[in-house]
Amino acid sequence: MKAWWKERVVYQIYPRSFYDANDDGFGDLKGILAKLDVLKDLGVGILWLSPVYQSPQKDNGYDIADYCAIDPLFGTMEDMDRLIAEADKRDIKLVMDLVINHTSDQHPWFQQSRQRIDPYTDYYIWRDGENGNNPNNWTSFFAGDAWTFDPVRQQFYLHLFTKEQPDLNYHNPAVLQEVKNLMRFWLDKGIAGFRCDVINILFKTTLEDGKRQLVLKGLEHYLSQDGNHDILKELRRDVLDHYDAFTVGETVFVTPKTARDLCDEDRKELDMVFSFEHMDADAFYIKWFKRRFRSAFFFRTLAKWQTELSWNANYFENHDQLRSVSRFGDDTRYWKESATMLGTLLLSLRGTPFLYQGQEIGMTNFDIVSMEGIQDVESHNVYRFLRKLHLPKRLAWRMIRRSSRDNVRTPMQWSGDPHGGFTKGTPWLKVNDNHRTINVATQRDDPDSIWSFYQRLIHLRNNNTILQHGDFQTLKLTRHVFVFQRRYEGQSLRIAVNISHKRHRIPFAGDLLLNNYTQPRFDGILEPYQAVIWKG
Ligand code: TEU
Repeated sequence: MKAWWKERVVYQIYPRSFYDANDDGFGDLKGILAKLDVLKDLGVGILWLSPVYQSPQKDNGYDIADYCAIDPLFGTMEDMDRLIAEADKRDIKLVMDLVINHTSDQHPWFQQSRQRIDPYTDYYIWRDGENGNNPNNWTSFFAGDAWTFDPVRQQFYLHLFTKEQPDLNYHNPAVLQEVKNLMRFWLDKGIAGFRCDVINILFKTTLEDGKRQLVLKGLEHYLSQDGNHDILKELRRDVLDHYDAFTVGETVFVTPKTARDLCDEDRKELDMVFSFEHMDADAFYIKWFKRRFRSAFFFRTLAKWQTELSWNANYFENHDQLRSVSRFGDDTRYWKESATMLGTLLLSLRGTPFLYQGQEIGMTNFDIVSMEGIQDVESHNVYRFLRKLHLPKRLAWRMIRRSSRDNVRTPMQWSGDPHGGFTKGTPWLKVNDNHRTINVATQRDDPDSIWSFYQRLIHLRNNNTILQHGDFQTLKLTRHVFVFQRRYEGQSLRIAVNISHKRHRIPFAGDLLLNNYTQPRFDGILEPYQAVIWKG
């Protein structure tokens, strides 16, 4: 099937860090509007906006207090309508974040639920504890207990994320009706689909104790349950199938098998899912103690998912992960080469490519120096947890520095001006000092920059049916080199990348369509972090 969402490149916007049009220090919808032409010029065809709904912003909008209102921090519903219309004029589709595992504790549903006001009494997961203890041993994704006692209702409620994000109760059919209504509200406004937050943990089959394990106790009772499949099928049948909409699920702990169960064409649940396995390429033993990049694992995992799924949602970065050039590349000596190599790899795999803002200029991890500079709620929760375990401050900080989501949330670097041209006010999170050299303005003027390379790369993908629809075969895979082929209707392209500081010789050659070095013909030598595409 040739769907539009297979032929376009997605660009994720983290609105609070994108561009601040009213100088209050936070990015906003008018800011996105102001930059639409730059995005069009880059060539992206779909924008995914992280949440802009009304929210107390405990988890930067992933805690929603009103699904059908825009948070004043980002602007008004009028701004949103204008953004949808202006994007449409430029043939850019807008995708919103659908966060329905939980709401904010400030949502009127929760406020009424805690007072046992019907019909909201059972909208959330409430239980008595025994002798003042939690109803079960489950733990939260953000470290610590998954239950909090509510003094108003005199019961505990479940929250798999922060305590300000109570989980909805999908044993109550009224909750799913609410979800359908809010999805229709946005689809009727003309948005093109949803990125579905933690969409495979909605349904809690039982509330029994979880297996004994260090982190995430309880997972086996709510991960990709049958009840969850039923919910997704129902949303597809009753809502999505009535629009030309697409969905990408953020699906935690998926394997190729469980991913296929969620997004195979005949299952009619999601169109594609984000898997996480390749993100483990630099998580060694306990994630934060030692960060070592295992490039062979990275390539092998990508190749495995390419082969096992008919369609992937490909990404190397998002608002929860680290910057890919710092993580999988070399953000100093081979900064430009490794950023463009990663871009080439990402956009030539089979599947829909997702870019995260700033990736197109090679933005790097943050340069924040202490806990005081960190905003991310997850980092603060984990830090508290580590300190409770008596980890010395210095070690705890080292772990946070290496894992904090703020690494990737520093404001977009538009120019070499103060605060990277992101705001004239005080930015909510410090702009990386390297904005003086790494920024959009400089790179758009330079045909040899990462931004200009991405522009050529996206242009190539937008106009090439082999890259869009071709199948995938690995031709060579070593620790440092990955060569693969894409074939479509009797034609084929070959792609080779080198993910190391060393030169490598491979038994291939051809006239180049794209190259992040300068030679027009490929003679089999891959320079450090070189990436090439040729017909063959
Ligand atoms: O993330 C879910 C998720 O998998 C995260 O807990 C992830 O493991 C962690 O952030 C890695 O550091 C989604 C959103 O993308 C995230 O921003 C939200 O905080 C979370 O759900 C709760 O809505």
